Amino acid sequence: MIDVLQTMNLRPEVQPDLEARYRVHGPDAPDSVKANIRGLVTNGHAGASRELIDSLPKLEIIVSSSVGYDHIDVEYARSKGIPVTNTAGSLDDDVADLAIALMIMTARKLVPSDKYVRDNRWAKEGDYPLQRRASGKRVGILGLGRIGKAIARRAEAMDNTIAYHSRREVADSPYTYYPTLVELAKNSDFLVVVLPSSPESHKIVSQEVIAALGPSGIIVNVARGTVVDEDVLIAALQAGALGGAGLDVFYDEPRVPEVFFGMENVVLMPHVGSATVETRRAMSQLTLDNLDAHFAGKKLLTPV
Ligand code: 8YV
Repeated sequence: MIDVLQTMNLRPEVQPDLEARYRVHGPDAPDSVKANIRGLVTNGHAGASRELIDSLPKLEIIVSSSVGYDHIDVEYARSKGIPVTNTAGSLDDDVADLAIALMIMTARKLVPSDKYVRDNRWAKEGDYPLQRRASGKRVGILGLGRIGKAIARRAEAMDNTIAYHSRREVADSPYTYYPTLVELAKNSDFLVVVLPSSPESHKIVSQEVIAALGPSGIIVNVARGTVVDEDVLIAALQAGALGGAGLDVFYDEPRVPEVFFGMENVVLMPHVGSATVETRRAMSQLTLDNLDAHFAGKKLLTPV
């Protein structure tokens, strides 16, 4: 049997299949076991550092149950001839659903509205103040990949106009392309961030971008916290220089700056973009399928 190291369990529907086909070890396996490991099963949180890769001298393949691979040292793995796979395509709809939910929840202040009822203030204090629409607006998408396109389709169905910024213009896209992010922000009511984390995208949503979005603008981030300058975001929200933010991800998650907790114009999610039983099961299955493909000498399904 082939030895694999696993940093996290796959879903219970899939984990038994992994264990039936491979000899599975946990991350604390002794060096004598690590010496024989040929496959690494990980996810977007645990990833695979250079150190971990170096501790597995016979490693042939890294499979990650995540679309993002920012916690995996892909360049280093490549330099050692170790391919990496992700779960591209299996979570687009869930993440897009959440992005739209965050747009609506933030613009309509649905979380404080819910609290208003629960606190029994409606009967005592009267109707809740009017809020802003999430349809018929200008939605700017930062990163028009598969998830970005799924968000665009949903936002279009709500009569929003769609524009985007990415490193290159996307061929055949019906949406308006802005070559700079600041221009996109200037021309958007919502800026939806769905760009992978990389050294180039680090804090790309900067002071200038947030200022361009302006006091009625809303940022939705379903990508990675590192893509947004969080200190600038907080300062802008506090100063009323930005309308609101719907955040599924944070710079140093799961640590979330406490200053957010008292803000009514933010919606805070514990990184749940892909967190449904259906999607996590599909992600687990695709992860195992990639591992199987490698050891069967077949083409990888979703190499990065
Ligand atoms: C999860 C994600 O955090 O796929 C990603 O890149 O951010 C999420 O789906 C995760 O890695 C699930 O294991």
